Amino acid sequence: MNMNVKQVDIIIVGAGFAGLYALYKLRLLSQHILVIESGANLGGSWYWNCYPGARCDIESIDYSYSFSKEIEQEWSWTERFASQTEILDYLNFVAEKLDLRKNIIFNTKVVSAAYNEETKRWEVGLDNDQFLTAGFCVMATGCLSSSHIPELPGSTLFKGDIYHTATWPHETISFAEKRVGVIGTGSSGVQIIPEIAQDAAQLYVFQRTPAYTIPVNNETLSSDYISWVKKNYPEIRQKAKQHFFACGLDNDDLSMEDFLPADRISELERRWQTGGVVAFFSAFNDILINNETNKFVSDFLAQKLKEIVHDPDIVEKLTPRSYPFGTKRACNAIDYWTTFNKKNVSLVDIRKAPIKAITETGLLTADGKTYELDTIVFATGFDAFTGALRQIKIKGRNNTLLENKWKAGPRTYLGLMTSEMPNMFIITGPGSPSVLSMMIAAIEQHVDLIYDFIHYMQLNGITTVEPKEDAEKAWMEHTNAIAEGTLFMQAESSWYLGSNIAGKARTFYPYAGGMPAYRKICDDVVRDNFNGFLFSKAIQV
Ligand code: NA7
Repeated sequence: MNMNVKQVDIIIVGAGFAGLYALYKLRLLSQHILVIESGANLGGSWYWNCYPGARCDIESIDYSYSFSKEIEQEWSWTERFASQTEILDYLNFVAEKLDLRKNIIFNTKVVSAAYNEETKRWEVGLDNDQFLTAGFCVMATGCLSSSHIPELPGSTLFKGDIYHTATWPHETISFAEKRVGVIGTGSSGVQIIPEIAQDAAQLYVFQRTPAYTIPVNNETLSSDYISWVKKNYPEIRQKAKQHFFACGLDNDDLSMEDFLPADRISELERRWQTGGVVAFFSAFNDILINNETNKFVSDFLAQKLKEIVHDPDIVEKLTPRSYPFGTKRACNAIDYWTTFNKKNVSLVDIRKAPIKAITETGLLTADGKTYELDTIVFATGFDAFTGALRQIKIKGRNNTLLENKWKAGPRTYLGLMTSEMPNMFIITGPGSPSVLSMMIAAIEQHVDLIYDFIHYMQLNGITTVEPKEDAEKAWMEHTNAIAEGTLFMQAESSWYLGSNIAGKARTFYPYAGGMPAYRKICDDVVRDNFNGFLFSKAIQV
């Protein structure tokens, strides 16, 4: 290692929602902090996913930081569900207000992180061949940040343009008069497809698995409503703390059985009119654990689909049959189903005839059909939860490579740390609620925990912390047992299960017990003198 190695107390990888809040909060403990960000600007997933139609599937009032009363009062959301551009504006506003940029290095990737047993520090390698060392390494690398492009023969042959929704160019792309193929119908596909359909000469949607979609019924927020929100933020946040998904919705907590049979449809209808996946999900508290309730909900959606889409053949193709509602992420939609009534839109079932190859001029499917295209858009998702960590060569104590340790599936304690990797924190790591809660609440809770750890260590002259192996083992058993009690395991394939990525361990990655239960477990751990964690002081020589 060269002599000009920069030394900091804390290195944070990533400048999205997690990295920015971690920087703000941990700067209260040390001024020697650096954030390393691969993008040219801050925002993380919200920086990269700038495709047309990109929008949050959680309401903006919820999907925002709660740690600063000033930010809550000074920022005003304009739409019920914020667009990607508004979220990025918000993050820039926060960064400006808190003077965060001065600690961030942009356009730089962390490529390795190795724990040095002697110095008790992480040696972090960057893609510009420089090294840093840090006492603590905080991975704010995101759960949905490593994009996935399926390997298809011929991908270099295509003469037209190829894009992925998660690495979209920061410029306007015109689809006017173009023949466009979109591969993938998850949340990103569901958002971009109606946008492209507005302009394209012809749009082919290559669908392997149909999504369950709920209309968002997005609206502009009135100034009266915003004033009400600003006066009531404490109550809104409090309500969110008690909600399974950490959203400030009424928490009726009723199962389908609690409703009279005649009222069940009207409850779903009411939620359908309200719009948004979370509100719809909250109709019955047993949607994800009771097959009968789940079937009732998916039948309701199938009926809606029939009422909206004209062609029965397309209705059939768009009806999800291979997994229960919600066990793959249900999607917020704006004009998605109606898009398939347009003359310039064709739905291609690639479950029946998979894409065989990319050619110079388009796509070839297994039934021998060719689709002539000017543009191909991959909306094929992410190597979720572990993908971004996998891109960094992480080596802990005893030369343990994280990748090897997690080969059969990630092992963490609380989704926050993993044994043999002292002083490495993972914000919203596998085994924490992360994507099964409102992400900003999950981030804030983890960052506050990390603050508690480092503060406690500073006060007590402690050098390192890592989970005890038995605590880690017990946590994995607990998270698996909770997942087994849900319908999530019935999905034939989903990124919650890692099964969208070839060779990735199939296990349930997030914690499915809900944010209130998880928060209580973490609070108990801290109150119990960080039960399950091993602290050590450096040996003085
Ligand atoms: P998703 O939800 O993982 O969706 C990816 C889509 O791409 C999905 O329809 C996949 O079909 C499809 N896909 C993936 N690989 C292939 C191949 N090889 N061939 C054909 N089709 C393929 O990613 P999104 O970006 O839409 O959303 C991810 C989350 O980001 C979202 O839930 C929000 O929380 C934000 P499959 O279902 O695997 O058959």
